[in-house]
Amino acid sequence: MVSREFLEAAAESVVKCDKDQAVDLAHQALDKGMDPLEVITDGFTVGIVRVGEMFDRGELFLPELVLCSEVMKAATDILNAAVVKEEQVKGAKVVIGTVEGDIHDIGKGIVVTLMKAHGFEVYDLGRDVPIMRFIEEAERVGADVIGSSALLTTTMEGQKKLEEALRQEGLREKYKTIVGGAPVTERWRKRIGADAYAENATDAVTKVLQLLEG
Ligand code: B12
Repeated sequence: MVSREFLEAAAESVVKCDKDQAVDLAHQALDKGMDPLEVITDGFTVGIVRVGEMFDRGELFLPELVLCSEVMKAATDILNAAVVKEEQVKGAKVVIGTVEGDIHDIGKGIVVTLMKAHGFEVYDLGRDVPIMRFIEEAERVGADVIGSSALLTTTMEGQKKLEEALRQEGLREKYKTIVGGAPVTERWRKRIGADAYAENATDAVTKVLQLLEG
């Protein structure tokens, strides 16, 4: 268990846009043998969510949001790289990306890290990914699962388009689909006909394993 003080310091380093402190805390966490995922989830992520709320309330503006997200990314890059890889899971090939028009990729990056840590073979298409790219890549690598991330209410529409495109191409039954991102819900999943929704990276791994079993 990581101490509350440490997690709070991690969160505050993002809120204060203090890159040196965030990077220092990420290194300290690793040096002291803390669980990198706990530090990301209960520390730095809490900070970036606070930043989002401040942006929402008009207490800070886009340039600050950009800077704070860079601080968040610098810290999570260090911690993501240290997440331990487990045994290869048979046949778990996942194509994942953030949908077109959307450049948010911090959360998707954490999902990718944890999936890789569980031995999944992950093909990360990055961000602002055209819908057909997901399908082309899934076909190319023989994927089992296609995962899409959307952080804007407007770009969630891309997840719906992906379902429609898979149906149009006659490929819907060939792949399992999983959706995620802050505004995405179980209700949205049902509405668009995706196979699974996951709230966070740990849940994403669990849901993919369930999809592969089912
Ligand atoms: C950081 C950030 C940015 C950064 C992104 C940097 C980057 N490289 O990602 C920057 C500054 C670039 C940015 C830009 C913008 N942003 Co912004 N941003 C955020 C912020 C503060 C945090 C997002 C984040 O990283 N969260 C932390 C991660 C860990 O959480 P997460 O992304 O939700 O991911 C977790 C789960 O959702 C899930 N998950 C995520 N992806 C997937 C995928 C799969 C397959 C699965 C299973 C699970 C899963 O697992 C993750 C790990 O637990 C949010 C606020 C918020 N609370 O979400 C606003 C927010 C998303 N942004 C917002 C806005 C409006 C914008 C801009 C339009 C601002 C502008 N005026 O230009 C632009 C959009 C640019 C674009 N076209 O995409 C709004 C969206 C409002 C809405 N209703 O649509 C928010 C909600 C802020 C707000 N409250 O107003 N943003």
